[in-house]
Amino acid sequence: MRTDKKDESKNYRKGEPARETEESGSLYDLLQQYGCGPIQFTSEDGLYERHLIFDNVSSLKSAGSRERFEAAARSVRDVLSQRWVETEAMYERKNPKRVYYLSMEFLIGRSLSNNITNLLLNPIVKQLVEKKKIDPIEFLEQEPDAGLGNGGLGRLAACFLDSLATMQLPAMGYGLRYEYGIFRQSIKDGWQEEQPDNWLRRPDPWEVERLSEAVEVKLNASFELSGGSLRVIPGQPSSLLGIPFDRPIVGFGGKTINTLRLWSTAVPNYFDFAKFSGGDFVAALAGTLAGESLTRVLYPDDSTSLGQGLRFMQEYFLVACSLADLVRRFRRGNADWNQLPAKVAIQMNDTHPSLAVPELMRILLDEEQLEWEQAWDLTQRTLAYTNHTLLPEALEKWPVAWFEILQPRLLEIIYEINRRFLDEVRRRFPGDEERIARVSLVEEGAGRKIRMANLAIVGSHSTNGVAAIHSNLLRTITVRDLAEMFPERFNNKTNGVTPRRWLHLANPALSRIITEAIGDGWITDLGQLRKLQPMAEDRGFQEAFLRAKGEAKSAFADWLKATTGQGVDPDSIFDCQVKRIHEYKRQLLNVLRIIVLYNRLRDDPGLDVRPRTFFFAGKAAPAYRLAKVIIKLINNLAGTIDGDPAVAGRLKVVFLPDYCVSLAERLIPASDVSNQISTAGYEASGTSNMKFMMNGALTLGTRDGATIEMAEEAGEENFFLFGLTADQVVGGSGWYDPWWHYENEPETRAALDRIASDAFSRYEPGVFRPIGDALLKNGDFYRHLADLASYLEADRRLCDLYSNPQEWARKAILNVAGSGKFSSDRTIAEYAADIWGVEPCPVR
Ligand code: 26V
Repeated sequence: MRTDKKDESKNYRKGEPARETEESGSLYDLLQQYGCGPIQFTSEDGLYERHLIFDNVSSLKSAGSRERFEAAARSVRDVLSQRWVETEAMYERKNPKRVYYLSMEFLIGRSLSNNITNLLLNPIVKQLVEKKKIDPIEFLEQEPDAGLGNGGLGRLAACFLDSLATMQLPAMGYGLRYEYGIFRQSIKDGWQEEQPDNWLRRPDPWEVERLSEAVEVKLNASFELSGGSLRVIPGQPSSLLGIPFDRPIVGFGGKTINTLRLWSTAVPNYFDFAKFSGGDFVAALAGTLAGESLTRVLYPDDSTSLGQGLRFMQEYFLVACSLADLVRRFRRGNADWNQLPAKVAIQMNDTHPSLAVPELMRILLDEEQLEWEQAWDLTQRTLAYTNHTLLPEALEKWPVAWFEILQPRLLEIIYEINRRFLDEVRRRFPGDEERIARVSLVEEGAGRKIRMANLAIVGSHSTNGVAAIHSNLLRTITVRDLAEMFPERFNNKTNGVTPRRWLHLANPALSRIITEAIGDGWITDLGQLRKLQPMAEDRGFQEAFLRAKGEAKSAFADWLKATTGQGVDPDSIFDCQVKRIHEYKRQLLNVLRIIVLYNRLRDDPGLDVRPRTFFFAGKAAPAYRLAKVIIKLINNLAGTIDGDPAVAGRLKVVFLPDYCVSLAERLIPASDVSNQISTAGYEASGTSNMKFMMNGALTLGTRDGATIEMAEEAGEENFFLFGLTADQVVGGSGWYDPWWHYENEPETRAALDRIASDAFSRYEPGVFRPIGDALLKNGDFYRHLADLASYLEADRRLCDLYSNPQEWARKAILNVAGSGKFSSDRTIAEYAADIWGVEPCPVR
């Protein structure tokens, strides 16, 4: 029999049709018989080809770049799948305390190259790419950025996941699976235009839909779509389903593979047959469409709480799904509710998931029938809260009326929390009614609101800021009364970024010379970069550093040319400011600096200056008018300078559209100068500042956020700090008059006059009036003019240094050597020890 079968299969391979016979054997044999030809399933390239042919029904020759990307991603996923399953199985077996990171945003960017790197597959992939003559860039570019976040807060969450997995900590991220991430930005006539980011248009190879783990969220209202927008129907209870989509988070070395679980809405069995039978097909589906719209799109505002109802529902949906899921997981391994804080740590990323406070109480009280005192104690000990901003307009407050409509039970619980809390305040501060009004969870007045930050602080055991200065301002100014009541809850956790993505992967040239110099231990222990300190004096290493920087600059210039046709000179100083466009981040201060430099060159064409290229990138919230005018000004300035032969080859301004994680990965390694110039006291931490530092850029910055700690680490003499301090801005006398600077500083005045004269808006006179108004007439709230002169002074010192390449390299190397503290591994180690009490749970 065996021999016959072999013979038969030989025939099939020669092209004879397969016959269904009893001897066909295994499915594998059958596949062979049906003519899979030369594909060997066992080798790595077999894996790739197998996905091409079986998933995409495409041959190696005919496959387009998208198919190649999908096949490559699926092959990588094959490599990690068993490990992924094993990680979860290990957690189930060992039942360690687990961390759940709740965040409305995870700005993960691309995953393929990151997963290849973290799985240590680079050598294999390199061989394959050469053997198959694949252009890696072409198909890597096929992967859309997962842009599920606005900026710093979302990217921080993504860096944290990388560190948690790398450090083998039992952790999970919970977020929403927005079908549309942060909008795509294009520039037309200098203005920002927004396009929807339909990143899931093609199937995403990383996500795994887990229908069997769907959860039901009960609401006291229903939804319908009317005229294209979502309408809430109060008093008509309904349910939504949360469908989890899991994404693997590969720790460096591929040992631990944690999960990022993103929820998507679905409507349970909703189909209105009455309407359908009546012939109204659209109406029959209306409820489904409405319910499923909830997770359709990410809100693109990151600094104003616009109080939109859909956003409020998104936040509740995230909390309700995630808590139901983690409680279910807790119950699988634990019978005793008192064990909850010993087994579960929940971190709330800003107030966005702070409905977790009343929702956890609701579960413990109503579903598990615990007494109030016990439920409250467990809730507080399980939850912790991170604050990311001091801007008053960004602090969330939700109308009481919306709680009444969506989930009145949560409101009852919040009122009871507040009643007990205010009793305590009265006991401790008798007669201090003003204090009561300040700390109450409820803001009184027309349209009562719940103060979400107060709720998060009162309902948790830890509140942290994200840099030393920020944590101090939070404690002493923003929520001073609460910090006075619960001083032990307040702590600082200075942010960090993952060195895997932001140095090892993004900057291969620098990564290589570092590893050659000190070994590769730095990748998971960034403090080891200190070993570079003595090498800062070494001629050979300085030259290697400058070569690596030159390589990264050329790579960026080539990419820019190839993708946009725009040329930049890699021998010029690359000077960058990349971040959301916001008044407090002061892109306008940078613009004023450039106009002053431009004016100097025009006034004295013989001036000997280093050629410079100024890069800007960043998105403006679509409703933030002035931020959009700032983008327009940058673009018009770029155009004017490009058209002016007097400065050709010496000054160039480039606005790079559609800033995203992938663009940052290209630009940051190529930059010489990092601008971190927020008004002191306003940038909570910043994280791009750290990425630039790690990549050997020098910082021109104010004493704000984590930049202060960065300068401490590298030595102030290796930083270019300038401007007012936070004490001078926040605690100063309050007197400030921009007109004084206008009248007494000729360069400041000339720069402002040039904007006002429509020199940058000849065909649209007056478009920049709002900028003149903000900087002069309306008092220059963010004090641009106060800092311009000292900015220019620091800029001059920096440029002088650039003409001494060795000295420049020395300082840049000292910056890299001092950047070890800003690994997110250090940050996560601190969260794990001080807030969560979790320990590694290695997967064998
Ligand atoms: C606020 C809001 C307000 C309501 C509408 C939606 C929305 C979305 C996001 C935010 C928070 C934005 C806050 C944020 O990204 N903060 C940044 O967090 C970084 C990580 O801690 C920190 O480095 C930056 O300094 C800080 O601006």
